[in-house]
Amino acid sequence: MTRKIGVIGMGNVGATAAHYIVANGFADDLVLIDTREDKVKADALDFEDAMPNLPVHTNITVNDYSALEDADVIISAVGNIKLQDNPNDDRFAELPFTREAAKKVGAQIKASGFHGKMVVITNPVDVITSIYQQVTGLPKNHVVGTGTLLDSARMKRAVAAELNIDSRSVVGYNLGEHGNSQFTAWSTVRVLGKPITEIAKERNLDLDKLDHDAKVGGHVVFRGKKYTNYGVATAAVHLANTILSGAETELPVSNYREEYGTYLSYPAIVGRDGVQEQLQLELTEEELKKLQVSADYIKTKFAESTK
Ligand code: 2OP
Repeated sequence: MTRKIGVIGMGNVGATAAHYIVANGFADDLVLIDTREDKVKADALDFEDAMPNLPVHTNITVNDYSALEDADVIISAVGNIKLQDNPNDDRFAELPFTREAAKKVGAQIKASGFHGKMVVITNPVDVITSIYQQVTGLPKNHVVGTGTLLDSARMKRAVAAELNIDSRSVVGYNLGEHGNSQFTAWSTVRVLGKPITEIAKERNLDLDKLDHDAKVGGHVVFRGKKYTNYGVATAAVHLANTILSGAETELPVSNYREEYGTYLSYPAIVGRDGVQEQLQLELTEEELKKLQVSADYIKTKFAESTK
């Protein structure tokens, strides 16, 4: 069975994700789409120039939506660099541009007959994931956003740095909007099986400082004018591989939660059928309040944008 992935939006993030896919042979067929014809053709040629020095080969197609009909996964990395540079790293600053782009791209995806799963990076990712789902008509559980999969990774990096351990030894979740209203649900965070709240007491850790250190990642991407983002590209490809391989994995992804009436990041079991099961965490009262605030923020900002 061949593995086919589409990457739409070949800016810094999309090109990083595509390179990661080609270099690791994660797809047999890769469809690259961007409005800038010269750019995406150059990317494809560059990837093909890399292949003689890679142990794997990938068939690359450029700017052909019909080639997406039998794709397994489409990654949306459409974005607008200029709008990312805003005073408080507000992901919603891109919405006027990305809302219209998602409607156009979503309509072309629908017209292609695509019936696979979508992984959305495009910000504000919770709202854009919702727009893609509405425009394509794909089942809600077949359209997911990277959401706080990236923020949870940043939390793990900050905790690991504080405790001088490998970041993969940290489990736990950031929840809610992939943006300024997200938060670390410290009640879910464990290090080598021990609740971080116990470790914090024993070692007098400042969890608020750790929360701040975690968020630095996003600021570096925005403030540092990097505008390429290995963190989110890796998260998106990890999601695509989880779907392609069917390795049913518990991940904090942006998925539609009925009880909040919006897409937001909350752990779910992701596998070949997209979001296969939605989990229920035992959150503290304070965490539940923060999650409601974040859900309300997403819905309010979305409603404002449609006025
Ligand atoms: C990030 O948090 C840009 O939303 C992306 O890095």
